[in-house]
Amino acid sequence: MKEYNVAILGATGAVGQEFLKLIEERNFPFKELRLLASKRSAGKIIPFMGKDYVVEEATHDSFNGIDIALFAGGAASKEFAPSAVKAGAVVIDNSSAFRMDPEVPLVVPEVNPEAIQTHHGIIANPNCSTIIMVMALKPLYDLSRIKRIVVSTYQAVSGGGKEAMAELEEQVKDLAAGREVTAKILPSASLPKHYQIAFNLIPQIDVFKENLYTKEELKMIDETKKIMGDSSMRITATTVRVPVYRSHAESVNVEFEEEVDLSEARKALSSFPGVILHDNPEEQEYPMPLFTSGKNDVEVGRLRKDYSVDHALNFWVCGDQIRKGAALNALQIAEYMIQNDMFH
Ligand code: 3JN
Repeated sequence: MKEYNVAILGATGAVGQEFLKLIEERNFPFKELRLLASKRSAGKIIPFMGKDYVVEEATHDSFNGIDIALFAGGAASKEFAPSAVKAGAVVIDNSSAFRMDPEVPLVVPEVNPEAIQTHHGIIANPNCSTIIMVMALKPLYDLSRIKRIVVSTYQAVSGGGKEAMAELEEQVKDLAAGREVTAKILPSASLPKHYQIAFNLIPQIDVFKENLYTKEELKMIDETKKIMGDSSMRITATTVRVPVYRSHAESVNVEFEEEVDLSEARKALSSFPGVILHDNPEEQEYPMPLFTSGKNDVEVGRLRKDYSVDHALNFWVCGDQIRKGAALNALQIAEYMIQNDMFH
């Protein structure tokens, strides 16, 4: 089998570390592996598959000879993507920098793999909440066009990175020990105010825009339309941070153009790759973030009719934010390209 030279930009973060786990787990065919990060992390040793890798500081020359550049996300994406493309690499980028660029495909391989073909060097990985939602929407959309979506998210702290995960853990320990709690990261490190996440919910993910939506909410709306190839779908979203480590959950209400039979919907979801229908109310069985964490599949449950309006369903979906919401989806894009001989 052909092997590829792979670079990971942001190798020391939560998504970067998950890339490594998945490369090993999935036997990803790599020849050379270059671990890149900011100056702050350069020099760190990362043991991986029996070898010690030294993290290098990312520079514009870091991508020479690289076939696949996996970008974990953040501000570095915008800075380094052009040099990586110039060096001949295909960039699979986790940040929002290029997602809405009409020249850049925005891809969930189970949903719109055909978009990959149109790439010019950069392929964007959608926002985690978007990926998890569209995994459940696509099999339903194939039964009947979706007119309108109302979604509320319950997002794990992993979406805020390693520091936000550490903050939740620390706050829980502090509270249990009767110590005072400090909040420095959530809802967003760059903002002036921070709130306790332990035993709390924060109805703000990312910054507010002029229309009073947060950036996270607008990402879900815009990205879903682009991935599903339907700009006339009406979507509204409320995104909330919850004290959960690494699986996002979403309550989704979907209004279809035509009547969708519940058993047809169940069949479509069950047979869709990457989705598990976990829905057995009689046995009190439904997806929960505790049990989807560390898993590759997205789980759907609580599927039922919305009797308040014609042709509508409600469901609940859970998925690991760092896996399918980020690193796994990106790696699946690379795997699809390998399988279809798309690297030159
Ligand atoms: O908070 C979450 O649960 C998801 C966070 C995503 C995120 C955080 C900072 C910057 C993104 C993203 O992937 O949309 C970005 C960004 O790239 O804009």
